[in-house]
Amino acid sequence: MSGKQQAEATVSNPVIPGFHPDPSVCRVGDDYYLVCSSFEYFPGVPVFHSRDLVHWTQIGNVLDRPSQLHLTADTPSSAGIYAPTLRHHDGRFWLIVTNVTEGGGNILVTATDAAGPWSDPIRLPGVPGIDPDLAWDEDGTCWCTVAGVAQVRIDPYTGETFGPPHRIWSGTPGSKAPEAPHLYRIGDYWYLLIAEGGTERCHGVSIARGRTPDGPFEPCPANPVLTHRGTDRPVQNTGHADLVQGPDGSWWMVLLGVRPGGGTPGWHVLGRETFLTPVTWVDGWPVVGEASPDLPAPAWPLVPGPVEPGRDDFDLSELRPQWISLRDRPAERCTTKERAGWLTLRARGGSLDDPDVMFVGRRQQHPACRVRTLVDATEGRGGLAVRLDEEHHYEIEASGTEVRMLSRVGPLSTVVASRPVPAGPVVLGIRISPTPVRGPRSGPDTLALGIEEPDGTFAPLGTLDGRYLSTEVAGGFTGRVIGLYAASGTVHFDWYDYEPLAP
Ligand code: 6LW
Repeated sequence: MSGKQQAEATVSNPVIPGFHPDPSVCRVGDDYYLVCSSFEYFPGVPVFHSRDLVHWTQIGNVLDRPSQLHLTADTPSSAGIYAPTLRHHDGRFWLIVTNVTEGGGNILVTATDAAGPWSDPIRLPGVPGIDPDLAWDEDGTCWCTVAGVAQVRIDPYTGETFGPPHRIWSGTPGSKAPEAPHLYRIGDYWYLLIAEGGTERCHGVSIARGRTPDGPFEPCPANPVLTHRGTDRPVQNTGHADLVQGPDGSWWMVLLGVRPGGGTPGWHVLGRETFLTPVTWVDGWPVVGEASPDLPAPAWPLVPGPVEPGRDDFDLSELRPQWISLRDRPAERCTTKERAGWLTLRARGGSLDDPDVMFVGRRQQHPACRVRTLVDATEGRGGLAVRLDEEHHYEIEASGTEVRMLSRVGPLSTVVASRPVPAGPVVLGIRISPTPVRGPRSGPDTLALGIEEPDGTFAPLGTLDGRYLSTEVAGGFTGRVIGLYAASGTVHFDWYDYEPLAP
């Protein structure tokens, strides 16, 4: 590659597409590890591995046992697990995270391998608040910093805190929600990186520095060091960042951002995604590049990791780590062991309106995609759904010799259409296509839900505007999850196939 081509080369951003917010990253030698929030889904806290900061492969989930994460129907959507921090210290990984649900609070788990197993949680009753961070100073003292921004010294082995948390910074005067703190020793300073402005369009990243880990901190005169507020950039809501060094010693930031589609005000449908952007240092302050969809390629060789197949034939005894279910996953209700090569779901709760519905899905990661499944609903009723929360979902479901398309938008539930099908397994499908923007009221995308005819053609029962399954309509912190569910009886799925399409 010539020097000019090298300079122009780009890689695609988000580096982890789909609902993967609040990224926290750490480097261990040549390897990088990254974690995200998971809210009401189980298992919680997806863990990714990379060798180049650009290609990420999910290697597990941190909270994958009920002894680590116990969510119930009392955990509302967009509650549960918020904003982990991942660090490597003293030969092991440390992860601190908040369960915002009643009785939860901040917990800390450790592992020698980021793929797991992770320990049972150490509770931190003396650490109130969300977005906990961990940093160790030269003496081995562990500093825990939370949104607000407040700080307390802790013993990470026991969860003991030393004194009450005290305020160390409030961010930029007048700016709301100083949160997502991360504290680093870089050169001669301790840097305190935060998000502020709220996680919506005003989101931004600011930084302060001090000589000691507990301050006093001097704010960067150029704050916010990153924000896309008030711009027409394609990536918006940029914030909640973490810093990391590339293999060549250059500095990078992982952060969350969204890709709004449609007209006004713009609807984002994939949730908050993980982006990467370069950082340089000038006069001891970070200068952060734009979180662009075309990221200038890093200077080091790219090392693509294994790519997770879009198709799952349910031939393994356990579901791959990408599969997330709602709140829990009882083995007797969700198993690939009952009928070889099939996923069997046994209903609990009557529909996707119910917080305890048996639903298991994967994140929608591409603006255009096609999802299909072969379902056997001779002993029950269930199918394929696109879910944002209990009040926002579209589904195509089979029961016996009937297929129905359903929608729930806020308080309104509709049977959009139904049609008879021959007895036996049927292929259900969903096609999602971005909408060309024709005016201010254009939606972000359309969702066609239907069945596949025996000759392979897709026969939609209906097509709906995707804005109703966007964060701007539904609210909350998550994004679309597309998956399989049982609404009554027992429903079997032979395969699930997710294919990205050209937009
Ligand atoms: C998280 C906060 C935030 O705790 O959103 O964008 C909250 N930032 O830091 C939930 O993801």
